[in-house]
Amino acid sequence: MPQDAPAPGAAPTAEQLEPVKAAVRALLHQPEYDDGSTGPVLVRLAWHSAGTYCKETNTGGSNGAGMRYEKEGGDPANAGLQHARAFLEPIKSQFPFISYADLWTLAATVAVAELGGPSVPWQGGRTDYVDDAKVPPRGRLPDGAQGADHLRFIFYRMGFDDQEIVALSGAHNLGRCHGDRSGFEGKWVNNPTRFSNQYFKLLLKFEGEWKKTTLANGLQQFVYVDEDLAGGEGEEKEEGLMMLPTDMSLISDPKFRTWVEKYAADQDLFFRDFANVFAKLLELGIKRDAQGHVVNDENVEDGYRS
Ligand code: DDH
Repeated sequence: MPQDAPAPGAAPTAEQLEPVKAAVRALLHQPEYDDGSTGPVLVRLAWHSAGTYCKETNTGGSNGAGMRYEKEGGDPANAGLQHARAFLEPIKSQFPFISYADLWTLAATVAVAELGGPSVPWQGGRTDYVDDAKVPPRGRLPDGAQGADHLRFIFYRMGFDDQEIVALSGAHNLGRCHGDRSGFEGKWVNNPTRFSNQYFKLLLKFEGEWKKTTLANGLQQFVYVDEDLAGGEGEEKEEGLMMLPTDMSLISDPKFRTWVEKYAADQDLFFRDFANVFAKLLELGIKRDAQGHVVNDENVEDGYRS
């Protein structure tokens, strides 16, 4: 085992992680990709790796990095995340001691911080051991075409409450929808590579002006186009903004709305709550002993069994 690798069963130390984090930071800025940053899709990778968790059956979650395999990776909800995994592959080759499950979740925390967001507490030690009995069935991730009941059904299953659902949804300050991935189109905020509370502000600011549209593929979303910025004939058009039906349910449901209002008014509060809830998301289903070491149901020494 190389000197810089953690002992079996132990999480990488802060010192060992520093070069890994630096490599992730170096990877974020990609002028040719989307809006110039791989950060948003890396955040989504971590979220989808963890957001399959079910507290009743203790299945799913980020441990095991099951999305590497077709059963989970081929879930249509994960379309596009192969790009995020491919971005991280050279880092995995450079630092083989870090598990995929740790790398995916760590990369998201690096991205959030680099893009101006809060520092999310993160603990390592996840293994890439896939326990067949814990592979989640497809269909556990949210469907953007639905509403508040669906959000509660999906997120209560993971053990989150209404406030946490709203805080987590604030990740839509980052990135965009891609027609060839989810079928939805566009970005939520004008600067989708800067983490802020703008998403909550815009939900409220354009309330009443968000227009429901039906895309060519039949999906419905809400759009806002500033006519003043839309440009005349032949001019370059300012891209409009979008919201998913699930995003809009955060302002139509009174309990969710209270939190949208709080987060729109107070970015510090949003950052604090987001950091806590994102950390909680990344820990779902992970059992640790008193030293913080991850305990798998089966005792595997290096945790890698594919
Ligand atoms: Fe999301 N999300 N998300 N999302 N999400 C999409 C993109 C991104 C839903 C649907 C979509 C969270 C919650 C929800 C990010 C982070 C998070 C896309 C577009 C859809 C659709 C994908 C594509 O076409 O490429 C729905 C529905 C929910 C919900 O019901 C609450 C959460 C909790 C997070 C999080 O990180 C905590 C990010 C980042 C993106 C942008 C990805 C990119 O490539 O850019």
